[in-house]
Amino acid sequence: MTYFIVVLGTAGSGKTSLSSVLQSYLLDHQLDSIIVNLDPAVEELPYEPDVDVRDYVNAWDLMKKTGLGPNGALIASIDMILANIEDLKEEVWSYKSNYVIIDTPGQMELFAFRQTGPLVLRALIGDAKSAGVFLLDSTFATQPSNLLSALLLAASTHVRVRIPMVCALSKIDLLEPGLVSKIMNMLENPEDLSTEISMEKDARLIWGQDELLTLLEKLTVFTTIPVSNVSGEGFDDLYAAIQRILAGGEDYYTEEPSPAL
Ligand SMILES: Nc1nc2c(ncn2[C@@H]2O[C@H](COP(=O)(O)OP(=O)(O)OP(=O)(O)O)[C@@H](O)[C@H]2O)c(=O)[nH]1
Ligand SMILES: [Mg+2]
Repeated sequence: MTYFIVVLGTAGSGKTSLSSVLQSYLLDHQLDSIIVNLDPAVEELPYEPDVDVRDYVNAWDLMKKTGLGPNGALIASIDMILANIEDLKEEVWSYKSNYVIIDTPGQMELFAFRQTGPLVLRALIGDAKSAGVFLLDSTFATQPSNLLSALLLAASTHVRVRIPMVCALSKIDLLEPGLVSKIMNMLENPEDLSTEISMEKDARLIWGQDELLTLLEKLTVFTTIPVSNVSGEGFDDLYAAIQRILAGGEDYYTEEPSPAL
């Protein structure tokens, strides 16, 4: 059985780092996994990609050859990935790995919010089970209205890629433990989050207080797991949340051995 884990999030939120730590975590638990680098513009990676989209298309070369700017080159690159999708898919599936971690491009709006990015994902995943991990950068999430906009982004990403998702609150090693608890509390209690937002300066939004609360109740449906890609904290919980999605309900773990869990 092959399961796909698609790592998504805004630029610099920690996708590449999380992909790397998650693969080490899976391998440490004797769970066979590969990483696919889907970012045609990345220069250095902290992991050795098993499948690297830069073997098919390189955004920097494209910039030099075509004179396109960085965004244009990334858009063209993703379109070129789609043109090479059969080969890429064959390479990914040839590993017959239990888990395929997909590290997506940094400029998320050019990937998730255009037509081709979700098509690339859909073609790669086929009928396999998949889970998305959407990163919320905790250094950004300390301000309540930032947390609201991050949740809106998570929801709109879900609308684009249409796979069940869990959120990972990344970089918690950079925050005081009290702040991490505060963010988690706001995520678990939409009422507290809406109160905090309304207490901010320039708090006026297009929604009234009741509407905001209704919106927040809808947006906080995703399970959020606090993690650090530096210390490895939170990965037991993240893995469990991913498994809950992949197992599709009651069964917590799949049939793969997980001795330490
Ligand atoms: N302290 C700390 N730094 C982190 C963590 N995760 C990522 N970083 C740092 O944040 C920066 C961005 O991390 P990446 O993993 O490259 O993030 P990304 O989302 O893949 O970035 P792009 O693909 O460029 O959008 C790097 O300097 C990482 O070292 C974390 O959990 N804790
Ligand atoms: Mg990256």
